[in-house]
Amino acid sequence: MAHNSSAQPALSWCVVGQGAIGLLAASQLKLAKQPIKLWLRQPAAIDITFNQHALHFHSAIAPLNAVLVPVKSYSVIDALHSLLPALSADAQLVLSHNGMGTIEPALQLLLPTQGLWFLTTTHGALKQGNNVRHTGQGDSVLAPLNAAAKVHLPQVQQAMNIALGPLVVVDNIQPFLWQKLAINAVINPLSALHNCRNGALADSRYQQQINAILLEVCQVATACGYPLDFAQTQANVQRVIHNTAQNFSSMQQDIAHQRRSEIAAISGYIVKQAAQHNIAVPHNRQLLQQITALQHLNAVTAD
Ligand code: KPL
Repeated sequence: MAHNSSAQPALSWCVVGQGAIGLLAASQLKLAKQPIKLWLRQPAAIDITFNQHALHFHSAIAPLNAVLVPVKSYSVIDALHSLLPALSADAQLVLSHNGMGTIEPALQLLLPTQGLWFLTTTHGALKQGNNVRHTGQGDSVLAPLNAAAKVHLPQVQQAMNIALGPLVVVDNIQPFLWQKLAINAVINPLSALHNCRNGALADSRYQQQINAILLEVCQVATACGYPLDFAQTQANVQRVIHNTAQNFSSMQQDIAHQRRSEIAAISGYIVKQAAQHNIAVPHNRQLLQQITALQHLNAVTAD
């Protein structure tokens, strides 16, 4: 079917929540003079400082036709439930988080006319109070996840390029999500367990465990139809450890601040997929158990 993209209404973006990556994206859009609002639990105006710029954001009101959802994996479905009544029938939603397992349930919640996207990014941002800093220059991979998304490709690509570019658009996000999952399966739980910066994981005493974790991830990814080369994955992990040496991973910060972590969507996803393919993953299972136990301990201690 021929499609006239100029007949489509302009997308007016809003970002869900006040997380660091979301505020980074919102700030870049605002500095580029794009219409951008925030979707917050309590409607309120927000003032932040972004890299020395004082920025003011209004809260979004329905109907919403373009939404970036950069919330933690375990909040995606709740966030979508809260957004659903406010979405226009042709709304475009972009998910962006660590881990896997949210795409299928998200697609089931939307109308066939509402577009779903995934954006995976290596940008780093840090939020301290109302101050947001772009701590790591990165890039992003964006993919449409249904037919209703593909119709809006130029508009979504343009906005996400401003927000979290440079980016490439791909047809299938899965291979990229598996590559990112392998990185997060190593760095996130190990840095949280050892309460260290990412760079500390370059120490030779961790290499045997890192290799064992990665061997399992590569086997599971391959069984799922997304072959991951072990040597290349190992090199990717070492590159990220090196490039983010001074950073604390998101899971280290979550555990250190007694917050829920994304372990279920990272090691938990690997363990689940492994079970479906009868693959033993003792190293990933152990990390899942150790981080889950720490979370429970935190929850009990916080009571
Ligand atoms: O994605 C990350 C995270 O902290 O969640 C890495 C790549 C490990 C960077 O810290």
